Amino acid sequence: MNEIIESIKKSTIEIQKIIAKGDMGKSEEQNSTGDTQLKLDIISDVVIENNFKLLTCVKQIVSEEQENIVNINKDGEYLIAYDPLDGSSLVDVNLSVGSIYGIFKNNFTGNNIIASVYVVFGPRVEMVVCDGETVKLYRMQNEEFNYIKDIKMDQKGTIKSPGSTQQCWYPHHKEMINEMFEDNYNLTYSGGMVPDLHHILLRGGGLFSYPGTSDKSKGKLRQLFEVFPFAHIFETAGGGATDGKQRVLEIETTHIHDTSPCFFGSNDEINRVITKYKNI
Ligand code: FDP
Repeated sequence: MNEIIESIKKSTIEIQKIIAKGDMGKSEEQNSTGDTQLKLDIISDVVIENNFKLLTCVKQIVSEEQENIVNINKDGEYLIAYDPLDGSSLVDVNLSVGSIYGIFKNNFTGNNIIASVYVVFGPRVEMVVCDGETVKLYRMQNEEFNYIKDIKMDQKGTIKSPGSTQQCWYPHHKEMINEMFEDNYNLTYSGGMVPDLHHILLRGGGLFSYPGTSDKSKGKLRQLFEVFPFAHIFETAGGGATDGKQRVLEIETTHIHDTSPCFFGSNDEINRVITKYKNI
């Protein structure tokens, strides 16, 4: 596992340099979910893939930017799913972006995730590592990753980050978000999953939601690359992650690019979601 974390650190240092150079041209290629890939996504993907390919402990990798699983070493122990640069279009407007990694054993399913990592590229570069027992925050300085603290969530937070648009929200979801406004939650939504969830984690609580909507009944966020790693992190930090009906990590995966509705937060807010979605 240590080898994998070291490889992620190496990729992070390389990606940070690429972002700082400021190459933001659009590429002609599209990824499997139809987004137009930006050059930064592609370059970051290549950096990460090349570094993982050096590790004998890795059996397979799969990237959000690629159609298929890549075989590395048939005798390797670990499977890694990653989103090389989530929200990469936000670099154009100088907002934070991030990389997300889920490390699995046996197969790419929620109940087989054993570790998760994400990296935020913002005013600072920070890395959060979850081994299933603790969630640790590191900060990059001079290409070193210094331990800052363990992240633990409170019972209740003060922030809400509601994904998608009101036009596409189902009535019960709209009702829940309106109730949160009435209960004095602050609205915060950058449009980047990594910084938005990082915000909630570091503030100790709140709710990030990306529900099923009238245009995307299964939500937008990808299970392997986005939803499972963050569910693992939120649960380990003492919060929770649900799709409204069940724990996110119990959702069945039928295809590597499956999406699912998801809610991440502290326990009070997750209970609020479960209550609201119970009879839907
Ligand atoms: P993006 O499309 O910019 O890559 O991964 C998808 C994602 O960003 C998340 O980072 C973000 O939380 C979400 O989409 C934002 O979607 P909406 O604009 O539909 O709310």
